[in-house]
Amino acid sequence: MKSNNKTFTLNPVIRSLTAACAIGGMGLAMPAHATIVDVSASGLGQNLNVGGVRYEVIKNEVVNSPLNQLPGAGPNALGAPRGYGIDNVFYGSNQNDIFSAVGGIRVKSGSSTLDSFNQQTNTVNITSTAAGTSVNTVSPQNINGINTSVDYFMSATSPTLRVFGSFTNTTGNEIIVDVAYGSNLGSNANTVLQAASSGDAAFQANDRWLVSGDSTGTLPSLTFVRFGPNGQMAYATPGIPGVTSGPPYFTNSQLDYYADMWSLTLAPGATKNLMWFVQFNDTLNNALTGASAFANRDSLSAAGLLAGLTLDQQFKTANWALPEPGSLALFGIGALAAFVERRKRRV
Ligand SMILES: [Ca+2]
Ligand SMILES: [Ca+2]
Ligand SMILES: [Ca+2]
Repeated sequence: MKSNNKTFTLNPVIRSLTAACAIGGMGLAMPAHATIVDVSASGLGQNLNVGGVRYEVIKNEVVNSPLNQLPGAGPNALGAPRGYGIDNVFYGSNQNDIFSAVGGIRVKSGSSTLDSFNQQTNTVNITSTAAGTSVNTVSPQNINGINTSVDYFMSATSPTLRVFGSFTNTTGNEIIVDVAYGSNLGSNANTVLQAASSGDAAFQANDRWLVSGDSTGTLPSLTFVRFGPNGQMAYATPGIPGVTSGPPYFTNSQLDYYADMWSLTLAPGATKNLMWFVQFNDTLNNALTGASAFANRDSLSAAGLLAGLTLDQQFKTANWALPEPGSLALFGIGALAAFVERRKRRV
C-alpha cells in the first residue's frame, strides 16, 4: 500500500486484507487510504514512518512503567497488565530507541483500580492524508463505565505525535475519572530537563511543556506538551523527566519517568477529551523553535496539528481551552458564532 510519500509496513494479514479491497474494486465505499489493522498483543504490531519519525510496534500490551507503578495500578507488570501504545520510536541520526513504550494511558473511575487501556477487537483504523497519519480506535474500551478511546496523529510536516484520549460516561451517575499518561524514557540515568514553557529549566505544575534531553547527546530532545493556555492542568505529576522521582509514587528513584495525572468530572452521558503532543528534535534549539506550534489552539491549527479532529472533539478537550472569539473563523465556526450572537440578541 502506497500513499503519498509515506511508507507503511503492514503485517501479512493486513496486507492480504488490503489486497482483497483492491481486488474488490471501485464499488467499495471505503475511504481512501483507510485500513483496519491488527494490534493484537501476540501480533507483530504496526510500523509507520511519518514526518521523519519511525513509530514501531504499535500494539496492545506494550505500555508498562511508569504507569503500572502508580497508586492503585498494582505493584508490578505481573499484577497490572500492560496497555496499548507505541513500543519503539526512532528519530534523527542516532537510531537508538527513544522510549520503553509511549502513548498509553491508564483510567480509573471512582474507587476502581487504575486500569490499562487496550484497543478492543485488537484493531485500529489507519488513515493517511497529506497532513499526516491517524491511528484511531475502532471500538472504545469500557473501563469501569467509561468508554475510552486513544487515537494517534503523526504529523507528516513535523516530527510530532498527537495522543488524543476520549472518555464518555456510560453510567447514570456523575463520575470522576482519573487518567494517567506518560512514558519511561530511553535516556535512563542520563535524562536531563533541558527547558520548560516558563522559560527556565525547572519544573512547575503550570509548565505547559517540558523538553527532556540526554546528557550524553545520544538521544534527541523530547518536547512533552501537557496542556494549552487556560486548559485544565494535571492534578499530579508523579514523574518529571530529569528530576528524581520516587516515593510516594514509585519505589525506586528514577530520572527517566514522565507521568501526569488528570481528573475529569463527567456527567451521565458526557464526553471529555485530553490531548497531548510529543515532538522529536535533534537539538534543544530546534525543540525551542518547534515549541511555538504549541502556543495555543490557533498555532496548533496553523501547524496542522488539529488535523482530523471534529469541532465537537476540539470543544470537549479539557486540557486545551476554547479558542479566543477572534480566532473562531480559523476553526471554521465564524458562522456558528454569528448565529449564536443573533440568537442572543433575539432573546
Ligand atoms: Ca522501546
Ligand atoms: Ca528508561
Ligand atoms: Ca518552569
